[in-house]
Formats: sequence, structure tokens, C-alpha cells
Amino acid sequence: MANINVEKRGAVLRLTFNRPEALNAVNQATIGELEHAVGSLRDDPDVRVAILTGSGEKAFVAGADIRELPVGDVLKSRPFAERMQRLTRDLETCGKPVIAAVNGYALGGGMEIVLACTIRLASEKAKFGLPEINLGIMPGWGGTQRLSRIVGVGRALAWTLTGDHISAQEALQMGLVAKVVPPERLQPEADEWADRLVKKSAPALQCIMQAVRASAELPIDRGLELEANLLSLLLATPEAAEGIRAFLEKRK
Ligand code: CO8
Repeated sequence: MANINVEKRGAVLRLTFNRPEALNAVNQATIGELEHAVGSLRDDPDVRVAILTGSGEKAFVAGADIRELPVGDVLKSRPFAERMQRLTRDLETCGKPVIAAVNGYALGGGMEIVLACTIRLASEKAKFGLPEINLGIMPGWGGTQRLSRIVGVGRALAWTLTGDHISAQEALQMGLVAKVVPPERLQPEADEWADRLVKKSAPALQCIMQAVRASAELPIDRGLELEANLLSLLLATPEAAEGIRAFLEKRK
């Protein structure tokens, strides 16, 4: 692919946004490539975990390519937003953990892609933000819906209304990222997380992601019902039989 580098290392798929001359801004061609990559991630049984990152020193993704925004064209803008909402939702619900390794700017659409990932890791140089307000528009790839679910409505309003950048340390404090590491440690750290997740039961990962994500939307009784249903399904899997046997036999 021209705009996204795709590498497979064992069961780990690494997708690297690769338009460093435009700080990896997502243009139409990149969107098509990302749709294809997310389809492979969902459908390829040999892939268990994905890592998303950006090439170059400066950016993960600095947003939608501003040069291609459909200004003044309502007939194009809504389908464009809907296409990217579908894509970020597909990424979020593909059933496999997706690790965002945020190496620099994750702004606008770039931040919205990060929000749809399962685990977010950041370099000390990462900067997050939804600066669409400064262009006279608003997030349209799920940012208003996901940021508030992750960090709360108050913080989401503060960042979307000002468009201010959020440092890696602030992101850590508000629970937007799981860990911040020095820049040179970011890719090894993402690989280590991926290697640990690859060894877990794939059905258990999938059920846990589904249940935890549903907690943001379901009333508690429905959520508990879902949890009990998924757990009883998992107890019937060969992965559970092996995991429990291994513990009892004191195997690692
Ligand atoms: N789109 C296109 N090109 C970009 C983008 C972008 N989002 N961001 C940076 N670039 C380009 C610059 O134009 C520049 O290109 P050139 O060298 O040809 O002039 C190159 O990347 C380097 O950028 P800068 O010179 O600006 O680098 P700085 O270090 O000075 O600044 C910043 C870095 C702060 C990241 C700055 O580039 C910036 O503010 N970028 C824009 C960030 C932004 O506003 N992102 C949000 C975009 S809108 C969006 O994502 C909306 C999603 C929903 C749309 C729904 C539509 C229906």
C-alpha cells in the first residue's frame, strides 16, 4: 500500500501511516487502504492483534487531509463523515485488540482513530487534540462520542471546545492512554503488549472487549446479564479447558 505500511510479524499486524510529508494526514487514498487493512484484521484468522502507528518523528496522524475536506458540499460531507464513522467503528469492533502506539501528533481524525483503538500507548512526545473547532467545524469520525466515554463529558467539552493540545502526561492522568514511554521505547513497548496479548485466549479477549465496551451503554442489569452469558460461553471453549488444566497442573 502507498500510504499505509503493512507488516506481519507472526500473529501481529502492524499498520504504519506513512505520509510523513503531510504529517500522515489521512487522504482519500489512505482511507481506502485503511478499510482494506481493517477488513484483513477482522477476517484473517492468523492475525490476533494489531498495532497502529505513524512514520516519521513528528506525527501519528495530524488529522483528515485538510486539503481534501468537502467544504461547501453537503452532499459529500455527510457520506464522508459516515464512511469514517463506519471505519472507526469497524476498527473498534473487529474482535481483536488494536494497540495505538502514538509517536507524535494525534489530532482531529488522527485522535479519532486513536480513540477507536483498544489500548493506547504514547511516547513522551505525543500530542493529542480535537482542533476542528479552530477550522470552524467539529469532529466527525466519532470524536464527540468516544472522548466523553473515555475521559468524561466535562473534559471532552473542554478539549473539543478549545481545540487545545493535550500532552502525553495529561493524557495519562485522564486515562486517555495506558502508558507513556520515552520515544525510543514506544515501538518495543507496543510489541511487548502485542506479544502478551497474542498468548491469551482469543475468544476470551473478544468477550472481555465486548463486555467492557457495552458497560458504557447498557443499564447495569443488562450488562451483568451479558457478562454472565459471555462467561458461560467461554467456559465451554477449549481455550478455557486448557487454561484451567494448565493452572491445576502448575504449567506456565
Ligand atoms: N492535512 C493536510 N496537511 C497537513 C495536515 C492536515 N491535517 N497537518 C499538517 N499538514 C501538512 C502541512 O500543511 C505541512 O505541509 P507543507 O510542508 O506542504 O506546508 C506539513 O504537513 C507540515 O506541517 P506544519 O508545517 O504545519 O508543521 P508544524 O510542526 O509547524 O505544525 C501541526 C504541526 C501543529 C500538527 C500543524 O501541522 C497543524 O495544526 N495541522 C493541522 C491539524 C488539524 O487541524 N487537524 C484536524 C484536521 S480536520 C479533521 O481531522 C476533521 C475530521 C472530521 C472531518 C469530517 C468531514 C466531513
